[in-house]
Amino acid sequence: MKSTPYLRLSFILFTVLFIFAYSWYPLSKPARHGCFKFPIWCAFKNRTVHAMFGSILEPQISKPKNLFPETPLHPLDPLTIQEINKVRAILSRYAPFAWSFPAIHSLSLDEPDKSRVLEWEKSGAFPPRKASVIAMLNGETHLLIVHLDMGRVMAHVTNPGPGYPIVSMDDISVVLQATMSNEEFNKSIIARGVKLSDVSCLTLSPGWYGPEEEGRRIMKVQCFSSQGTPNFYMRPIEGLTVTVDIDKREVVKISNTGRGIPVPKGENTDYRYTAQNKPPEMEPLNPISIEQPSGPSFRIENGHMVKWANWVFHLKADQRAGMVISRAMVRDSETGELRSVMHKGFASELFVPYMDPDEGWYFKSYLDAGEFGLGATAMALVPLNDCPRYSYYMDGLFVAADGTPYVQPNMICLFERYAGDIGWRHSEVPVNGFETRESRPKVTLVARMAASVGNYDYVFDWEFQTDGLIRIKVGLTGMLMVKGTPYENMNRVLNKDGMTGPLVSENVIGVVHDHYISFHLDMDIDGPNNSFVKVNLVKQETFPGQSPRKSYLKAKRHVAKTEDDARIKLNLYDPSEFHLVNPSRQSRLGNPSGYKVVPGGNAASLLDLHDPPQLRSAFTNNQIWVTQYNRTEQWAGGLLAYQSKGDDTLDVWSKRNRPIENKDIVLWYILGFHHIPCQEDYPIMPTVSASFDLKPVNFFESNPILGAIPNFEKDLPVCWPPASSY
Ligand SMILES: *[C@@H]1O[C@H](CO)[C@@H](O)[C@H](O)[C@H]1NC(C)=O
Ligand SMILES: *[C@@H]1O[C@H](CO)[C@@H](O)[C@H](O)[C@H]1NC(C)=O
Ligand SMILES: *[C@@H]1O[C@H](CO)[C@@H](O)[C@H](O)[C@H]1NC(C)=O
Ligand SMILES: *[C@@H]1O[C@H](CO)[C@@H](O)[C@H](O)[C@H]1NC(C)=O
Ligand SMILES: [Cu+2]
Repeated sequence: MKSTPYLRLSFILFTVLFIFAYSWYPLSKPARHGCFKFPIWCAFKNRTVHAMFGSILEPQISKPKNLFPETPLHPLDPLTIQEINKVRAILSRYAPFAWSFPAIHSLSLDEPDKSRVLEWEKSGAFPPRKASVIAMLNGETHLLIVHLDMGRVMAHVTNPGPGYPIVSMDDISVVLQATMSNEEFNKSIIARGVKLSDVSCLTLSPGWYGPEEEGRRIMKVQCFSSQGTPNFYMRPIEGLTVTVDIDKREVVKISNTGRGIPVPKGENTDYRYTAQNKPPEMEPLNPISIEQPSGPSFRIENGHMVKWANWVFHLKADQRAGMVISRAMVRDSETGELRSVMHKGFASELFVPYMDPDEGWYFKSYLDAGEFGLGATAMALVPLNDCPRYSYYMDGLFVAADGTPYVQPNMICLFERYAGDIGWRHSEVPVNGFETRESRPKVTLVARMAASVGNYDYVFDWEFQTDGLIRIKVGLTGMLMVKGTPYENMNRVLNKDGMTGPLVSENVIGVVHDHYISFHLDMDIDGPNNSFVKVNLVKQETFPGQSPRKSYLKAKRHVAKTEDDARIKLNLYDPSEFHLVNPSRQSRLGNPSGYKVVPGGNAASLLDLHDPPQLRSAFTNNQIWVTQYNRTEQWAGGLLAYQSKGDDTLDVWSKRNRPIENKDIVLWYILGFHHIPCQEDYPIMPTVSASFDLKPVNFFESNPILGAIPNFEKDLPVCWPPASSY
């Protein structure tokens, strides 16, 4: 958190932008209820205890002291501090960088091939450690593979494509400095009646819109007034866009089209607890949390291996993807065998196109993972509010532009969830002379991260269930990206059709936009070789006289042969299930072992296929894709997504139309949202979420949680505040 001394400006780095101005706003709030600190009575049916909350809830899940081991303990563990420093040392001795150390835009583990990881699981042979580096020097992009054990660069490619790597913090500071030291910008701000000391700016990626901006890295800067509010996002200085050449460190264009548009008011935009001066119009809720009198049931081994109930998986933070789940395995409910489900799963790209063709808005079509990084923008989670009591917090270990490691603290949390839901149940009406009620509680395990990509917050949840289901959920919250307008009331707007979104406050338009998150899901159901099967429900018509029925539905299986067969557009009137199966592993009954991807709420992109943003994010052309595994095909919008033209997307790869039957294949699921803002989204949005599931189909021989244990009153504590004195 820095602010440049020469102008007291809040330097907000947007990603849809990074932020580094939070330090001004105290994060600590007074506790509303002090009672957690006080002694509390807790009773079990079999005994009574009097204790501090903290001590009855022992053992607390705490991080091991040796948080960052010097050497990796699992082949997929992120690079250690020592390894990052070693890569930096190797690069500084490397001849092409002898004169000048390049800017590091990405430095992370070059994961070993799947076969090496499987071999390590069997024999303990640890594969060599390699780092994958994306660096820039004099406007040129360098992709390097550094072999840590051999201590040298083993592969080096320069300028492999038209796009550029993720921007660095240094790029952002350069761009802000260039903007702030520009006289025309200075005058434009003052002409809007905003004091320079109240200006907060966002550094926006420009997308790609043809030759004018090609061949150089550029960034667009737009500014806001933070006078009287930390929520400057609601106070745009509309229609003022500064275009900066990042590598030349100079302003190349200033567009100032919003002169007549007032800066919206700051009143009632502050969202901090300390700033609320009026209680909400509702009965207050009593404090609430779940108790785990014996502590949580999961454990973390060697820093990254999570073990819980019947699940085992590797969890790590990643600067670009945010959170990565690897080697997810579930225990067979009959034999106890640990069976492979997924080799690797992560959010591969996040596309956010705004629906406004204006000069100051057309370019807003962000690829947040590839332009800014979902891990880089994931700040520390807020205990008890972002994640419940008993969460385990995991840090990220990332790399700065100078190649040095830094810690992104508490960016992932892991916790057990009991939301009062039912795992399975049945009750029997006693008409058959038999009465019974059986029910099991549903307890799940959640790995969570929240990326604050500028104004927006994306909450990513991976939820594991004991019945083998994995639910992947994304929640959207944070602030709208809004547009200034002269209008204060819809009744005054003469041309309502000309508006690109509804009024959400006086002088504030919430511009319509979409969000698309593409998930890379390298499923390995009982091994790497899997097939993709569409199970299509088709209407059958009866012939006259056959049945009183005229029609019924039949499930027809179609095994996809090539990538063409596996481009799926969801359609309620052509319903299908989408299975990934291992044809060489069958159940007792001869059904192939499988998992299906179960879509939930979703949205499809309606942009023209040749619109530049749609070309760059062509992974949104379908909702489900299956590709042949290729280790270089990880990032659905391309490895070098910044100012990319769409020549390295999932759509391009899929068009190779490779065979996918009984092969190592990757499932891609695109989770979309259309967002037409409304007044409730102002000044901060209540969370909206959507999810999809990976669910076993004929993977287990029968219901894997038949043996689940019910909750009994005697096992659970009952706590209440002491009657008097507090
Ligand atoms: C911006 O304007 C202010 C007030 O006119 C002036 O003091 C300052 O030096 C200017 N800064 C730049 C970089 O032009
Ligand atoms: C997967 O299939 C390939 C051929 O496509 C074969 O070479 C390989 O041995 C198979 N792997 C396993 C684990 O069955
Ligand atoms: C793997 O991906 C790279 C990059 O997309 C591509 O150049 C290569 O041809 C692919 N290999 C196969 C076998 O598809
Ligand atoms: C009471 O129940 C708790 C929770 O089931 C258990 O841990 C404890 O051992 C029991 N205490 C006695 C004295 O039976
Ligand atoms: Cu939105």
